[in-house]
Amino acid sequence: MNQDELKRQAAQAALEYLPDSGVLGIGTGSTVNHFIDFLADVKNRFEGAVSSSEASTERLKAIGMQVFDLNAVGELEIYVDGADESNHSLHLIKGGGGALTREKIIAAASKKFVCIADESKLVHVMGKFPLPVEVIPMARSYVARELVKLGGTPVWRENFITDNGNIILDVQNLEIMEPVKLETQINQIAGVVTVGIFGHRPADVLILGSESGPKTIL
Ligand code: ABF
Repeated sequence: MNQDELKRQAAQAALEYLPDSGVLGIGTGSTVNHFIDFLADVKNRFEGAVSSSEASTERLKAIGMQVFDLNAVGELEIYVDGADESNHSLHLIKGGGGALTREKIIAAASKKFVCIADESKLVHVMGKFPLPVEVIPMARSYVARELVKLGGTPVWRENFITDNGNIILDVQNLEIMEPVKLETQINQIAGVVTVGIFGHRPADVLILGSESGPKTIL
């Protein structure tokens, strides 16, 4: 099976975690796109969804699901989203798609975060995937200097503006042995909006597509 087929396998397996009704939290990326496609067959059970990106919003509307502002709904029962890397404690690196800020907000507002990915995303130590950091544009150079002090090599994701009007620095050459500590350190840098480490709020369930079928890590 190719990577996309493994992503689709994980997305399909996530359907079993859906509540009977209510509003769903929906992330961003190609794995989530498969999940949204599967949602089409069960969408009438739900009032609608809260979306982490304009891209997912459009895809949800295309299958006929109503999309709500997070401020219009209370705590969400479930959030389904992908990831760029996960360690065995379900700490995640997210943001390759540039939606990390809204993803982190909705994950925080959800009771259960179900992460879906292909098995290549599971690593022992995160950091091989460049760590996305969303930054206020005026602070780009200052934040880059501070990230160098933390041992990273920040690269400006040029020609990319987030849905929130900010820029992204992708930090290379990190070996993230203590995800929660590094998340806190980077969060403290003035000008940082969001760091793509989901450590304080990890996934609750990780579903990995694999050649031998979906694997679930809790
Ligand atoms: C999204 O899922 C992003 O945070 C992350 O970059 C992406 C993974 O992309 P894909 O599912 O396309 O591999 O939530």
